[in-house]
Amino acid sequence: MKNMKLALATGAAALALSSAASAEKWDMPMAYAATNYHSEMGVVFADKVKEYTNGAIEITVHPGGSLFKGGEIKRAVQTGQAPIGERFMSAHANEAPLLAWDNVPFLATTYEENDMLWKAAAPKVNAQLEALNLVSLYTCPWPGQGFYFKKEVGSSKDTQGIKFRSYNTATATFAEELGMVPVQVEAAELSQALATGVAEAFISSGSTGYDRKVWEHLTHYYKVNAWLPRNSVIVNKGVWDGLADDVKAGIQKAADETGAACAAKSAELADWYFEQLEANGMKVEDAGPEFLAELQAIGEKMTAAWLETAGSDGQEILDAYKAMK
Ligand code: PCA
Repeated sequence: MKNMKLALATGAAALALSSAASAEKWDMPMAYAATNYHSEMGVVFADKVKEYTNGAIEITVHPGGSLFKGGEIKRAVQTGQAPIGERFMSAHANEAPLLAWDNVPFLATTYEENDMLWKAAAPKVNAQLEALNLVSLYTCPWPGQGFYFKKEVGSSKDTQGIKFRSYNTATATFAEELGMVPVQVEAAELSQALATGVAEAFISSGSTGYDRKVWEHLTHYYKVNAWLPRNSVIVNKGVWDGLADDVKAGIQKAADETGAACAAKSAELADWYFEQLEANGMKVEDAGPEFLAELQAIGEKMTAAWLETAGSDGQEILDAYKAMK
């Protein structure tokens, strides 16, 4: 009887072990609002992964910086604290300049061009990520970037001394060139930064302005379409290398489908976000000619500066992109 009990207990334990082994659970930190399309697509991705890996991998999405804050996600995935996560990689361009491939001003200003630019950049950017112990599964663009202010702005005469929320080095440079004072703030903390006066202007898409209800603090949005930056869904390289080939293939299929769907969603929503800003009282306009000319001149300087730091790899990305156009 005793032996029988033992045998049963061992059997139950073995069963528990095998079902645990058959479904590997992954927590996936994401940085943006749960209702943002990037986060919603993260959930779509998780569902597809479960389906295409026959339940081998179960991903739980944690949006809004709830598991790791945006600024911590890359390191968490690099070190394996989280097996997978989503990050705005250009925020790490100070560590690896190639990661700013999607912040070169006025280079790729439509979804079609942005897609070509990513195809041109992907081999080098992915190699860079591997060197950081990361594997990129899919990327998804934000709509074009423009400027939020709490007053009318016609040129850099109007921007002097403004406290400007930046999200990476490129945006901080833009701010400084316009006489503004940059402060880096994650999107999740943007409303608070505006409410407390830490920032009084920023660059972003209509998407983030909508998510953060910035009409409560700001009045003007100037469309510039300076670039369409991307979020990347990244996985720890050691975790990835340890997966069976069929599991990898299932995840990659889920990633390819989700990346395409997410880009389409971004394009579909771009104007809708502007309508929402307007419906909430903001003025949404194209940047005026004087301001735009200044931004373009700054953009040229920034492109040259990026090429200096990104070296021949950066130049090869630009050449490959131009050859595609
Ligand atoms: N929203 C993100 C990044 C780019 C965008 O459109 C943000 O402002 O943080």
